[in-house]
Amino acid sequence: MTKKHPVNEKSKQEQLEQFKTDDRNQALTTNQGLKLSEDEFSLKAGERGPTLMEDFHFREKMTHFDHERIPERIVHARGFAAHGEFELYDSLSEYTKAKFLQNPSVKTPVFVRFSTVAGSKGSAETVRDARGFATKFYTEEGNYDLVGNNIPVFFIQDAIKFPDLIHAVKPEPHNEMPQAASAHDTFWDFIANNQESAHMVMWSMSDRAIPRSLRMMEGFGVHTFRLVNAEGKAHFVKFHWKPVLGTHSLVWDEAQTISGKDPDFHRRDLWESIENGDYPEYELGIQIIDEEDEFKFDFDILDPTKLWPEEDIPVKLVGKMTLNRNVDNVFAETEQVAFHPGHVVPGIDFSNDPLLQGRLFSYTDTQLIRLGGPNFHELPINRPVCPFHNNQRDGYGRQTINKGPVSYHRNSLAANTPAPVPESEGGYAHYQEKVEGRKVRSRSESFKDHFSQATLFWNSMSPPEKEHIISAFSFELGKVKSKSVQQQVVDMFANVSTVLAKQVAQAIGATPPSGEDAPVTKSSPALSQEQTIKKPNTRKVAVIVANDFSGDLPQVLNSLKQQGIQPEIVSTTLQNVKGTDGSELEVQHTFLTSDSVLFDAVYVVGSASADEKFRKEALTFAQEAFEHFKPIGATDEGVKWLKAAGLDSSPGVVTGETTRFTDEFIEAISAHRHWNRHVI
Ligand code: HDE
Repeated sequence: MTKKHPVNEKSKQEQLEQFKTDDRNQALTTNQGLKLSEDEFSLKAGERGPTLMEDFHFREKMTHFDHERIPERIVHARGFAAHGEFELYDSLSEYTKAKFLQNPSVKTPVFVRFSTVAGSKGSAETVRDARGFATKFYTEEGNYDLVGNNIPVFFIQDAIKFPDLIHAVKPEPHNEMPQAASAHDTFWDFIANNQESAHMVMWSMSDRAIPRSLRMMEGFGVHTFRLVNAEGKAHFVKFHWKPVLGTHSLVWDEAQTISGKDPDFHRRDLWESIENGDYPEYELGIQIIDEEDEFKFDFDILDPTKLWPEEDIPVKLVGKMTLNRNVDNVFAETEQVAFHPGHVVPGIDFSNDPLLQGRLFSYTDTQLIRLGGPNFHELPINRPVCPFHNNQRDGYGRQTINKGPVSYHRNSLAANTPAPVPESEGGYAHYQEKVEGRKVRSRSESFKDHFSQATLFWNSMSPPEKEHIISAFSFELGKVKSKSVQQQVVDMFANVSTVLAKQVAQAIGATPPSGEDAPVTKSSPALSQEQTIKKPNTRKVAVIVANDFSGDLPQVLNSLKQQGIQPEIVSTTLQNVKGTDGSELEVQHTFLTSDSVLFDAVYVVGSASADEKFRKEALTFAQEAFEHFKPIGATDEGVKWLKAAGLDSSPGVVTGETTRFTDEFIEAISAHRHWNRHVI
């Protein structure tokens, strides 16, 4: 007998509702439900006497508190998440039988957790690092997890090296420094001695590793997976997330300042955008390679240090994910969510990428220690929206109350249920790939080219992007103490580009390589952020205003808002500022609580009656924005101030003297940064 697998009528949101509690207006009780008459004084033998062991309330409260923390994730500890939904554009039945990829009218609930990799749970968010981009799709066939990063390749080719990589990048064990940073000896020693990392290092030294926002970065499944259709035909696939707002980055100096000014910069941005109704959106893209074409490329498609150039294998956009709901409780949801690349549904399968194969082991294993036992799938955030039944029992924190005496297969007492379901009825069957080989510990010859794609990446960068990469290497290696490691890295990256290696060598006092780069034969424009989508909406502008501002200002602010731009008023105090025509503006930030680096653009208005201190503060904002290549606008008194400081008439600086001020300022904001500005 085969049992149906009915879809739970409850949506993920409804399912989560059952577990939510609102403690407001409730009586205070113990965890056993006993109402309490007092909660501020422990039970003592006399007012000045010792506390009594019989104080069960004190003991329960303190014991719970003592156990409030769980081990942080060994990697990706610092993360932030949101709920949303995924909608498909057209059926993908040609490639896969996965139910959530068949019908465009189906909305699949998702939960997405973004993270940095190296830092501890409380570390700053704008550090130079890859970002995790993990998506849990709650499908009617079970949970599917796409556990990716914002960089399409990885440092190593085999999972067995992951502990070494992570030990090398984490703070050094003798002094636990530096936190959340790769700029130290052990990381670069690992890189120089594991040259398969060259390609990913190029990405981590690029602007990709300092995203402006979690809403403005790409996501990649990294590995090659398989899609399998209802006829059993398989295709190789790579997954992409493309942000609708485009891919944008910070500049390094700015990123470092933000780490101090607002270590929560990325989560705050995500949280506020969702609260404002500016829902982050990402399109899902797939690249497909026919199984017959597996060996047609100059790289091995199983090698996770290689990408599939988009110009050769186009990315087909197949759906859109919208993040539209913040979590109610970060611990219960974001911290307890358990992702696993092995959480798949029928129609999605693995390849033999040796990195992926190892991940298939690691993720369950790590949850056992982190979430305290094998029942983490019962936590509300991890529960599938469809029912689940099997003969697994007991263990720490078991919540399900399984009825009846039978907990084994095969049985007759429960008519041999729960029973497996044939593939035709939705039972998962692994793709029957033919494999044969000797048991070996070795790397395939086809995995041994470590530099061609690293060079492809370099050759695809725009001049400012190349400059940023050179500065990033110079910064990171400049922090390395070992001369030998510095030299090894310079020698290694001479294989990518001698132009790069020579400039880095110059910056860090190492011996430059000899020779010249070969002429460029190939580049991949899709790798550069220069061509990305540029939009003004959701950009934050610091509007620096003093009392007696001109009456036109509210009009300008309205025009900005109509484009989805978010002007926020910065002034000396939080008192409302008044215009010459009697209008008033609410002030959101003071010079003390805010900083230029926390905005996408600065708009200096000032006023004729503003004092010298105000003028200086305004110019500090403008000067910093200028050095970070950000758009700057000025009207009224602000124009005079910028002129006097020599900050006018540069690319991306728009002053009220032009009749089209508002339009031009919006254009400048859309451009994100103005690299052609001369900054010393
Ligand atoms: Fe992970 N990785 N990883 N990883 N990974 C974890 O699982 C691991 C790799 C990624 O928001 C851990 O639950 C191994 C590649 C993300 O909860 C752990 C290898 C990619 C997250 C683990 C890799 C990732 C993790 C730690 C080499 C991009 C955060 C906590 C074979 C495709 C998920 C946890 C979240 C988390 C192991 C390499 C992405 C230890 C062994 C490549 C986004 O299981």
